[in-house]
Amino acid sequence: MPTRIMGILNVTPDSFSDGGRHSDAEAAIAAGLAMRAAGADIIDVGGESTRPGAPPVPLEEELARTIPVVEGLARHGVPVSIDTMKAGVMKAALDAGAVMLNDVSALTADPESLAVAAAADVPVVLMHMPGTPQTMQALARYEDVLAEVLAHLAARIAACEAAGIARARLIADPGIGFGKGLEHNLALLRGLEAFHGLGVPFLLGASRKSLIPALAGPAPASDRLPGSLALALRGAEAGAAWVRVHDVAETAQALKVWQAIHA
Ligand code: 8Y7
Repeated sequence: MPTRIMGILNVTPDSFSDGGRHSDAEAAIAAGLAMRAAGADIIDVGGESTRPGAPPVPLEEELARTIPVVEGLARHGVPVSIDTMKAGVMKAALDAGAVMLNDVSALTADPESLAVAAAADVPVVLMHMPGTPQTMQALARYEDVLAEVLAHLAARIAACEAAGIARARLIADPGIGFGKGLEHNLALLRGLEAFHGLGVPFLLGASRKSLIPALAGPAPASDRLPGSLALALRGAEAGAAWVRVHDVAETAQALKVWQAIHA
């Protein structure tokens, strides 16, 4: 199975803002359509930053940012994933045509999200994060990070199944950079093949993350494409079902070449 591409579409005010709600949404929709044309299999729309210490976004604000974009892309026939920790955003996005849920809290942040996901019929990405975006870096302590991340995800898979979400809908994710130091991220990347043992497909999100400058020297996020491609190819090598990336055209080219060699 070829590794599929999830294109990242952040709709936070720093991303597409020219001051107007409607024009912001139109610009974000255009960016999503461009990513689709460049080879993204799905577009991941997110309206809340998960950066450590980023201010929480109220429900109404997150809905106003994301739903017009989900609706616009869905209207153009583009498959959309909604990146949110809020059940209310999940529900509205599903109603607007989203076909995947991506929750960095693995359906733990909102007590309603397990039920919303159970009532839907779409794939759900369960990412590993210790604690919350506010507490995760203080929790970046592990005896055996690979074993602990796998155990956490196995427990979340069991909880989802118990809540009525079929295992066949679940996708696991090591959560690169979420409550992890460089050595933890490296151990997870080296051990990625072990994620097959969870019995569900897995997604790798490492695009432009800070492990790249940590390994290769200072580079702002906009200058991390080479490292991001190396990480996407590591995902392909390990059999990742999905890679979540900013640079869709470049990743699609790298994956096509890699896949032709390994066909
Ligand atoms: C991931 C993610 C982010 C990831 C999944 C960033 C929303 C930080 N990272 N979702 N989200 N996996 N599933 O740098 O690794 O993109 S936000």
